Amino acid sequence: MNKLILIAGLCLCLGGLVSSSRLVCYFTNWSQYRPGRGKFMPLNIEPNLCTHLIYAFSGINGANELVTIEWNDEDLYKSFNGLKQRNPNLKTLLAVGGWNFGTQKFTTMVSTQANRNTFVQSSIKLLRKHGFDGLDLDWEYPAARGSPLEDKQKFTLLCKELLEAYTAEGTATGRPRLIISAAVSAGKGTIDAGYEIAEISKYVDFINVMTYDFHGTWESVTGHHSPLYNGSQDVGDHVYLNTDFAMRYWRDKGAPVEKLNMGFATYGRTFRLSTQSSQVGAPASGPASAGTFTREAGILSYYEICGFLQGATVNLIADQKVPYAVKQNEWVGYDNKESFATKVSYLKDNRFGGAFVWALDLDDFNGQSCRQGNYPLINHLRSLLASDLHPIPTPKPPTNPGTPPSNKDPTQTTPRPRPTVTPSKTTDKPNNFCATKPGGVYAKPDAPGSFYNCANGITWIQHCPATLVFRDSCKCCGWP
Ligand SMILES: *[C@@H]1O[C@H](CO)[C@@H](O)[C@H](O)[C@H]1NC(C)=O
Ligand SMILES: CC(=O)N[C@H]1CO[C@H](CO)[C@@H](O)[C@@H]1O
Repeated sequence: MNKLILIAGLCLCLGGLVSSSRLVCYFTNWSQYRPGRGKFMPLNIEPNLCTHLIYAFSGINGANELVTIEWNDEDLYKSFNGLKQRNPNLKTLLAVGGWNFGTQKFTTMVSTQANRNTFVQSSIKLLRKHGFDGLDLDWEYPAARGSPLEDKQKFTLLCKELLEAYTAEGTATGRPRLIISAAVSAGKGTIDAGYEIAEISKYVDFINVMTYDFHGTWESVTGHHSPLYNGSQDVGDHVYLNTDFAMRYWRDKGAPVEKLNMGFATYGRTFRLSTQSSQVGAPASGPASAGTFTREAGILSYYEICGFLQGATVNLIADQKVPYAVKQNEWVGYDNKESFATKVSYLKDNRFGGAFVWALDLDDFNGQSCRQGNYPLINHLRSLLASDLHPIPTPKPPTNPGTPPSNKDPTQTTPRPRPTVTPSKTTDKPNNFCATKPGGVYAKPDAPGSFYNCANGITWIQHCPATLVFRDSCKCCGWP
């Protein structure tokens, strides 16, 4: 009975999404430069859409430190992390690397214990300074693209040392430990070369398997970039180029299923057909025209695909479970609500830990192009995951029920970082409840339907949905 009540409360508190099904969404720092309605800023992010948000990307400087890249990253970080004031369960991570970043700076950074230590310590400083909850490693890829073979083991050491340092910092400051995740290759050869799967799985909290970009205009025939399964046209090594193979491979080589997140793309990859044939495997001469907003030949955002579909022919690739569309001599392989649904059934059947999306800004985030509401694909993904009722988050039992509460305030041993957010001036009496508290949510005893949300020593008062009260034991809203 109690459990049922708790479940009902949790579900309401999280707006219907069971939090142990992760929905991790990437934000990209360059989408701010898109024209017109394509321009995307952190303020375009709906704070209750995803369980985790990842900011892409930060970099590594010549001194092996984690650093910002964009001139206005610090402002963007602030509005990005400010989203947590509107969803106290939301976690934010900063990604380092990305495809264009290459491998050289990672190779130098992991090459010695001293360099790794500099990076690890600098990451704690930067993440805490800006109010991130963790780091996402986007090294594409260890032991590939110029990175030497030994980087496979060095990458494991990096993950291990990150976990050790983050654990120590969490203990010393009394804050929740910083989260560690990694975005990893879905290509068999790259996986074999780059990752000690069972080892790194011990040190990271979750693994985003990049199950997209399997095909593209680097090949001379059409192919879907994110198929669920292999298709009849796949021969030789091409039978590995699909989501199912990659997810099973990570699992079978030792990654626990609950740590694996499957990738979902809100964009398509395009080809220009060079003959009359237009099926999968048809000859192609290069990419189709670039999108008006994304302006990169070879890809189209979902909101640009909605425009492309006017007057196009849509086909489902029966064995691969994903659609493609053809208009004149242009071909795009993409995902829609139906293929997301098929992929989520697969994800649930295999009990993978969650989904991640590349990227927020490529869905029809403002609903202006597809007329299916805001974020039609990601909202659909979210509702599909939310009906997954088997993994219920179990509130942590008190670690030491018999021990009286300690008087030691962990924050007194470490200087507090300067607040990065200034509370807005209100006519209310200033409330300094959070002044000495680690970040997190706390009961507000005088108003059981409300709670304190502390971030960087700043106090925010938030309210449970009507008829619910805040429970300190599970940090959630439930029935009175
Ligand atoms: C290719 O697909 C078939 C049918 O779904 C499946 O049985 C087979 O295991 C797949 N092969 C690989 C290498 O994934
Ligand atoms: C506009 C832009 O692309 N800004 C930066 C975003 O992050 C990448 C790192 O992958 C940088 O290379 C870009 O300069």
